[in-house]
Amino acid sequence: MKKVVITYGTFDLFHVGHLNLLKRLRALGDELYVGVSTDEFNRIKNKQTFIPYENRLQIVSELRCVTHAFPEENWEQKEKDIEKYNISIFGMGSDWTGKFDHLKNLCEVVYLDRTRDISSTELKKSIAAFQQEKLKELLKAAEYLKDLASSLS
Ligand code: C2G
Repeated sequence: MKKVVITYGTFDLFHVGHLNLLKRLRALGDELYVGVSTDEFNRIKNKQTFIPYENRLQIVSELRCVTHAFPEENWEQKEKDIEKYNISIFGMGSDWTGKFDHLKNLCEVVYLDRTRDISSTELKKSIAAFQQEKLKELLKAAEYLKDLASSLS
């Protein structure tokens, strides 16, 4: 009987931390099922995303290590999904340690170490800092051109 692993996430601005987790979870069994948080569910999670659900679902479902990707629409669907897909292992990154132990009566529950120094939030912060830097340079250049124009008039 196939050993099926399941996990859930937003997977916004998909990065190597997400990939490492999915590959390591896949290695625990024969198939990996991934619930991708819909935009509506992210509003419930109070999580702002850049990439719309359809694109996040497409990226995750195209990964070699993913057997099936489906919408995660609420907190409560995990129990039903575990029954529906005949799941052997539920896994999440270590920032969720302990939060899903109640699922232990349905299947094995594992928490794998997060990949250090990368997160969608960090990516957003570095993009914002980069844009801030560029804006400062543009303002400086505009100032210089204004002074130049007034010195020529
Ligand atoms: N992750 C990781 N290393 C990182 C970043 C994320 O291992 N550097 C893991 C997280 O621990 C999580 C998965 O990648 O298990 C997806 O991360 P998010 O997209 O941030 O998922 P989240 O918003 O936490 O949603 O019902 C569960 C929720 O939907 C989880």
